[in-house]
Amino acid sequence: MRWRFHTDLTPDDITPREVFVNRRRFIAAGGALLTFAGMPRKPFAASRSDVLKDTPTRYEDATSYTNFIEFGNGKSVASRRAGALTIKPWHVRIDGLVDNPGEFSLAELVREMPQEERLYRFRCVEGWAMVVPWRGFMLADLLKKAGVKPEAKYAAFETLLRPSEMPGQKSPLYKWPYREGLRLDEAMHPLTLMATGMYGRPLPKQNGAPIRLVVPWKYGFKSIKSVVRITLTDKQPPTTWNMLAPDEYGFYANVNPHVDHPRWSQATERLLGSGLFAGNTPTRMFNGYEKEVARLYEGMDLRKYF
Ligand SMILES: Nc1nc2c(c(=O)[nH]1)N[C@H]1C(S)=C(S)[C@@H](COP(=O)(O)O)O[C@H]1N2
Ligand SMILES: [Mo]
Repeated sequence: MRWRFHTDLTPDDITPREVFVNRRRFIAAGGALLTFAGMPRKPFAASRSDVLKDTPTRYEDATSYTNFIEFGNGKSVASRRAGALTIKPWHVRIDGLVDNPGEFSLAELVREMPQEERLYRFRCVEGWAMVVPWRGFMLADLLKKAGVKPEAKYAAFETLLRPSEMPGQKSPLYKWPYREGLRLDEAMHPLTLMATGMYGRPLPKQNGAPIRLVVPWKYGFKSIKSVVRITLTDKQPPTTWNMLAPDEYGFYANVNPHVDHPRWSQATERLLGSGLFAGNTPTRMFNGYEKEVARLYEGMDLRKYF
């Protein structure tokens, strides 16, 4: 199957870091109406929060308020503890139903895969959201290089297992390593990124250095950090949050304002760092990527496959 790449991102969105920095200053000065070059200007009536949804979150916020249970629970834990993680050397193993299984060094991946900058909205299942300029490559390109066999139907991902440097991995609550999975068409979708950087810099350790998955239309827990293994399989793989609480966290985990979490509403979200004025803003179907991904789920009951 071939996907036409149609998205609201244009090459103009590939914005150098100096521009983010300037934009941040501009916003701090109250100039929140600034939008990306090449993007349609928001109608005058757009609320401040709508505008912020397309403005990069402050680097300081995106790197200090994180979820990374390998380092413990609590949003600031990883930014304090992740410095201890050894990320050189780093290899990603690709195995299972592929023609060319093997290990790729991070350096090889960065050198050989076409790197791009992508500005994506990011929505955690807990209700907070941010906007991040990632750098990375399409997972599809890596999978094509590995040669996906026709029997493969899913891609499974694993995070590094290293309890000596990741103290959260001593917790018996979870089955380590952290695992995630995508259906093959989701994995091959051009929006699905393997990120190696953000804000024009290498990925900070607390955000999943040196390489993580980013699937912008799904809840953040699908975007597995510090990936060491990708396995192509013919069966839906077990995934960390789904194994822990299957009634609360589905395998698909598509952002959906109409399907609430059993313990809270998903109708609205709160932008990181947007402060009191932005308040809660409406959640968008597929996190605003409906045009790009809705066809993947045609005919599926999204309440059942949440
Ligand atoms: N290995 C691993 N990956 C993970 C997590 C985690 O705890 N461990 N947390 C997930 C959750 S719940 C979210 S919201 C995002 C957070 O990414 P960020 O900290 O870069 O914002 O990472 C996801 N990937
Ligand atoms: Mo999350």
